Amino acid sequence: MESVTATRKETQSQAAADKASAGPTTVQQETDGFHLLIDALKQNGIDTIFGLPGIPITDLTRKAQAAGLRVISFRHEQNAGYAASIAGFMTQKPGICLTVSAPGFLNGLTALANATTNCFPMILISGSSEREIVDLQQGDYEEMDQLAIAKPLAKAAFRVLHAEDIGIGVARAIRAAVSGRPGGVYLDLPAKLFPQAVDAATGRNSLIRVVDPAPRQIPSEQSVMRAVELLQNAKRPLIILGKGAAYAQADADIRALVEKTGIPYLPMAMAKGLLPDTHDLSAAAARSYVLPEADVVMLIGARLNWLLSHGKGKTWGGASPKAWGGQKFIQVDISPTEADSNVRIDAPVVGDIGSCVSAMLKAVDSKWRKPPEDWLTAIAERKNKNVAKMAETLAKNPTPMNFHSALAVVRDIVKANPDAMLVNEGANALDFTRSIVDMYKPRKRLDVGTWGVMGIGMGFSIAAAVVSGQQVIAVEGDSAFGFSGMEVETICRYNLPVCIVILNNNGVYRGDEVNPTGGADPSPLVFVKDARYEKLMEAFGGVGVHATTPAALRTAMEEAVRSRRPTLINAIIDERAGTESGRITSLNPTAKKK
Ligand SMILES: Cc1ncc(C[n+]2csc(CCOP(=O)(O)OP(=O)(O)O)c2C)c(N)n1
Ligand SMILES: [Mg+2]
Repeated sequence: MESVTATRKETQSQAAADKASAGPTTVQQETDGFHLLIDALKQNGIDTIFGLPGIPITDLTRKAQAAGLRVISFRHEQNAGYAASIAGFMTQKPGICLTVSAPGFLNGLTALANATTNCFPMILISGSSEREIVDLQQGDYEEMDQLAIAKPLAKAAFRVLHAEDIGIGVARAIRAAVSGRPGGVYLDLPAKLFPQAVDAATGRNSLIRVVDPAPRQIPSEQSVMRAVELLQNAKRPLIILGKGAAYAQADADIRALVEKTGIPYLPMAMAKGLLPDTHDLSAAAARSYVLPEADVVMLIGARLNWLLSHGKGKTWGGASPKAWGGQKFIQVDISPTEADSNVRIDAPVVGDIGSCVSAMLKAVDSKWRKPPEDWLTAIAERKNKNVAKMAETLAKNPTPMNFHSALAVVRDIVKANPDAMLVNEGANALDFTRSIVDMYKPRKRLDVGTWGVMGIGMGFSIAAAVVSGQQVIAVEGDSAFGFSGMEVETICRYNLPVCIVILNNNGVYRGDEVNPTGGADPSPLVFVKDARYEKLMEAFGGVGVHATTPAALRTAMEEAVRSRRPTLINAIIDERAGTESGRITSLNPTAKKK
């Protein structure tokens, strides 16, 4: 406290001196913590805050709006946090989530941890209670040592105690969020910081416009040559594009690298559309063939985590779950410690994806030989067979609808509206959408990411609409939707062009489970039958549709896209249609004894 008082006195006497020297007509100009924070954000190109007001940040939300920032106010901080994180992914600028202390902070923390796991740049700014009382545990209003709690879940965490340090605090948070491998950063701002008065000129001088917040990291020439040579000598090369590749915004070079080398590629879920899913070189429809068969695999911004079966085991042609296949790996990643995390990486290329891909593109010269024809033909054969099989399934028109007949409609609508943003969560609702709905442009598909987390739906949808201005189509499992459903009010309040399609099968995975005891309680996996989710949207003035046929779903989606009105379509799916955990049933522990 003392130092704050001392600083304030100094500032005041300095201001008084300034005033005296400037003559009697000058009015003393002061600023405060509120305005310094707002100015610091604005100076760094941040134009939107996702948050939820309350003590001690209520006035901050008002003042931010008055100062021209867009303030999107949510019904629950977790959704604001997810919104901020995906805004970061879309823009390469840290998304800002603003919350109150303790419970509001904790509500935002899940999103911060998820952002760090997914390498989304985000800053969670939370107001906090009085330090002296928190540290002596004397029971302040919403008392909690938030900085300590955020630290292990964030890429970095900072606290600012003096208004003069706000500029530094914001600059450090921005650099930490976007440089190197991006992630979630926590910024702790105690209540007393906001009203602290500072001489306006001193305050202005304390702000930092961060220069080159995410500096390029150029890969070594040797690492690039090593990788290109390995690729050139491969008999069955494969490229895997991850969401890091999508984040990099190096779309033209990535496409050129794939096309120039002629190497088949697999997009991870959020890399779909980096090249159109209909591209000749997409091996997505032959995934289970190419992974074990490939001899050299180049990962671009994709990690060998569980989503790629850790690069080993059956998926990769290994004899047992821990056994490696015969592949050699090239890994293009910004983090040097990513290599060798799961299997041996024969050629790590460390740098930012844009610089790495452009260096590789230069190294692939006119003497480049395309992959052997037999590899390409073998993939094409599998692909064509699987595509034909899928077309047959999609053409069926069962009553009630199943995931396929509903998603055949979504697929058409997305094809006709390739600029639309697609948000997707659920289990079956996620897996089927990912494989059925083609994407045509980069960073249009936003989903559950590395953790497979439920609850991102409405937060991602709101951010996608706010940031891009495009139509948003959210394909949601009925369980998944429940995690953030109340934000339908937010969607209506800001009149956002969001069309939610709930693939409603009455439950988690499916809706036909029963209580084995025969008791009155329902199974833990099912919901109220025939729930009318569309009425939730109507409650706030949006459009609600109950769709039991593909034709009804199509009409409703077309109308939603045409009108850009908030719309919720309750698409009724056969409650027996799903499978346990969608495609990851094998991760469920099962009892040895039945
Ligand atoms: C935060 C969180 N809680 C729980 C889960 C476990 N989980 C995975 S998918 C899912 C819901 C699946 O049901 P639904 O969204 O209706 O999709 P469906 O398979 O029925 O299409 C749940 C609860 C999770 N992934 N994340
Ligand atoms: Mg369901």
